[in-house]
Amino acid sequence: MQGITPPIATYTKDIAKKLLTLAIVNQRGQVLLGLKKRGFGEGYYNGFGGKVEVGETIEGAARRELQEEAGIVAGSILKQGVLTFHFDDKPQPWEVHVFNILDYSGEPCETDEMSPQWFSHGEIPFDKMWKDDEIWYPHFLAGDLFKGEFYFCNTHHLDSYNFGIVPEL
Ligand code: 8OG
Repeated sequence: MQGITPPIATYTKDIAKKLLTLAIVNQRGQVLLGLKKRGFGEGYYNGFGGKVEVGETIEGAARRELQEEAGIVAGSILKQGVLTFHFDDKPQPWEVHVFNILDYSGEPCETDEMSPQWFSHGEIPFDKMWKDDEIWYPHFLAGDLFKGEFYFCNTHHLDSYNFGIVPEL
């Protein structure tokens, strides 16, 4: 028999993605993370970032968000990853561009959104972070370029994923 309509996918795929940034300062064997004080991911440790605004470049957004959320100004930065998150309870996939902040000026300070804290590479608090993080952080710390697709149900439960190192982004 032909022409059977496939079931409606649980996860949306074919609509415009929401673009976001994530900046992780990685220096002297430590990463700077912030405890998110409000909004999406509240109570999790994460890098600093948010939505790319209209008229902004992705890198420009990464720099702006780092300054707004951690109070520091990025110097040289390197894009290392693109992660796409599919949710069964959100209308759009989220495409997060992950940057390694190689140097910065200023002193990290607490802001309305984040409370910053340094963690050595061996003590990253994965039990208080998004579930995908333990998959890609080792590659981030090793300096790899990577791409991943992650499928979350009920926002926080990681159902499945595809992840790999890539030669270029
Ligand atoms: O503007 P807002 O703070 O809501 O942006 C969400 C931030 O969280 C943004 O920096 C992207 C980042 N982010 C996700 N999902 C995940 C994830 O699964 N892991 C990590 N580490 N960060 C994520 O949106």
